[in-house]
Amino acid sequence: MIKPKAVADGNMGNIIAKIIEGGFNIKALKYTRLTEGDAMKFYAVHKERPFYNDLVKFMTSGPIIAAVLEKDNAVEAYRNFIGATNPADAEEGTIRKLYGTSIEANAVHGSDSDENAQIESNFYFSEREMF
Ligand code: 3AN
Repeated sequence: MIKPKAVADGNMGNIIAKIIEGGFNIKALKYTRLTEGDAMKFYAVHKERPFYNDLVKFMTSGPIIAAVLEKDNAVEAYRNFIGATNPADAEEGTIRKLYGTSIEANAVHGSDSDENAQIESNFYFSEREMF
């Protein structure tokens, strides 16, 4: 996902271009938004964390881009590519370093396992929207 702040800042084109340059194949792509219920469900693993309510509020504050990406070892490759959760700690040249503005508004989300990537893909896309 490209998060609301990065979309609002006009960085979605730059981020998608970088993802393609990074060798990720785009299997599905959508400009959409999360309802409060969607965001609560999506981030349910964090519901006990102090930042959960703010995160839900932030993620519903504007449109997002959802995408399914393909690459060998995609989950790990993409997580390395986007950088650390906190943009301040992310390596130079990573998406979060370039376009993230805070630990919450860190430009993009990435799935943390193949299993969650499958769940999150199905959350946004029907079978005929994935190529
Ligand atoms: P990642 O997205 O790098 O896997 P997670 O799963 O620990 O990081 O966190 C999920 C999302 O919650 C992050 N993308 C970030 O926006 C937000 N988040 C994580 N830690 C904090 C924090 N300490 N304060 C505010 N938001 C946070």
